Amino acid sequence: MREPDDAIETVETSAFPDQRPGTSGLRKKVSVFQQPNYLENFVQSIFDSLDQRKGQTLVLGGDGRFHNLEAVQIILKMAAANGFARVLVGRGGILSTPAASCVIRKHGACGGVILSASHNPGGPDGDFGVKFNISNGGPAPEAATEAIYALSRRIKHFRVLGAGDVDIDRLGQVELGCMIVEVIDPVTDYAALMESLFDFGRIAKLLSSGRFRMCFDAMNAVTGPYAHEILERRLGAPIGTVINGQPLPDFGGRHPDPSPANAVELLRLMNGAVPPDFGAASDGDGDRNMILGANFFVSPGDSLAFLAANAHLVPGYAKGLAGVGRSMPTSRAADRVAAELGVPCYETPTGWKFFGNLLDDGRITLCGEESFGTGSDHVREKDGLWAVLFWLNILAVQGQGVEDLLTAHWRRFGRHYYVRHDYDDLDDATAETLMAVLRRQLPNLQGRSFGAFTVSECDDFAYTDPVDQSVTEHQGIRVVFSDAARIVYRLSGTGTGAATLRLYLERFEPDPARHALPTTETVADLAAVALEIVQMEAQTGRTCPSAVT
Ligand code: VG1
Ligand code: CO
Repeated sequence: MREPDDAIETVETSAFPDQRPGTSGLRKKVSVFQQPNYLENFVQSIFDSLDQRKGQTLVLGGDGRFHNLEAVQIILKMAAANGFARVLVGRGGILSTPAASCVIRKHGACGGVILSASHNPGGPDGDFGVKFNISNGGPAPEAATEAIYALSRRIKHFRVLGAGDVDIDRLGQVELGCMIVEVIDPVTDYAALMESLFDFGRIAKLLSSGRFRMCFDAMNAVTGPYAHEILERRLGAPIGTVINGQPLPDFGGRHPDPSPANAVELLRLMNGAVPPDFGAASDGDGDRNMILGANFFVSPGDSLAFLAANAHLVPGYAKGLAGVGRSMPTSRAADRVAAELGVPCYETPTGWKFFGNLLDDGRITLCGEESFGTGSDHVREKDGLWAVLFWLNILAVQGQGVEDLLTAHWRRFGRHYYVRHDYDDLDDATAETLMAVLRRQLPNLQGRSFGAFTVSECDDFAYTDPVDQSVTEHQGIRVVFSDAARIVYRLSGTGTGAATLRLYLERFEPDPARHALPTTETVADLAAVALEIVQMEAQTGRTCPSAVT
């Protein structure tokens, strides 16, 4: 039913001071988002930041976490009151982050609102989040998020249509005021894109051969419906290949973070007596991936390097790579592959928004982060299931197991032992002081030795985007010990509580005879140096990390 224009309400509001987006959108506790006008203020600020919204299409969906449905209804009514012509919303309010990126690009939308706090826990006591993606399908760049933040600081009104809720469980079009709401299947466009990139025939043969078993853990998050459709229905993997495939508002009480610490059920299976050949998991919003072989963990930095080295085997990438991108703290394994391929390797700050320009400008084809994120120019987000299909395509062509292929990769390029240590729950002041003290120390660190390690370079990472020349500073402190080792210190920008200090440790080993050592052992002395440099115990009272990935 068409609502008259006078159903548009202009509601008075006052600004919240804390709506600056972090590494990936605005993330807060659910209870913060449930405050009257909190979501509305931020969404109106997003809309006000757009030059053009009249007559435009917007994409909307989320990872199905607690508060997703309420937020979808509010945003639909706000979009209708703000002049959008059409909103494409995933059925049931569901869209994975990479699928949203795909839909924005395919349907020429001016942008999309993705409701997710990604790998953060969900439920009434968990986290909620709002991300805004621009017309290229990628996360809004820093200039845009800063503009949204500035608007949120001086907001006085928001606009919303006085109307009933829209039925978003049925596919098709509904009028909402002067706007059309089109409820789309969340999987269709994405699955078609995957079919255009990978050799589905060959993967299907592998999955139905009876000689290859895999397990995909959707962690009761958004990838469930995508994985059921693509892996089981289109590729013919046996039913049951996908576990925890039902998206739940609280992710079944688990942390939807695909790391060995959180994907417990999958790890048990993959390290069991008769493990499947291939295991994978994804996160809350479907953009991360963890790759496992039988009794074998693939470090995300290695995964990026491996995909780059083998991309020529995959139809969508057979024509070669323009270049590779990795976030600064990510291991330098990809750099070696890029050098061998004779293509550039870009080093960006943490967060997918920094890859957007490089992808749009055709400078890179593949990119990734140490935090279980890999992607390419097919969308403008990292993409969990895409990475799984990429691996499956290579496995199908090579006819070897994950461990054999990766150890062969190390023999060719050398191995980058890599681990991330997180120090959670630090109070903000302690964490900021630690970083400030370290920053001040930088001029004196150069040339200093710590045991066997001598600092060859150290800096506070700053990035100049080669496409638009924008500069982003203070993106983490790098302490480099030649090619052989590196430590990076950085504060997390996705938490909703106390601060998290991330310590990234990397050690290069060229000798194949030393490629089968346990990572913990290999980086132990480097970890000790990392603590010594920042006087961790004196500054924080901590002697060991809260999480190791
Ligand atoms: C973390 C990761 C970063 C990733 C970001 C968003 O950020 O380290 O690599 O891009 O999460 O991923 P931070 O600032 O906490 O280190 V997602 O899948 O949670 O949107
Ligand atoms: Co995510």
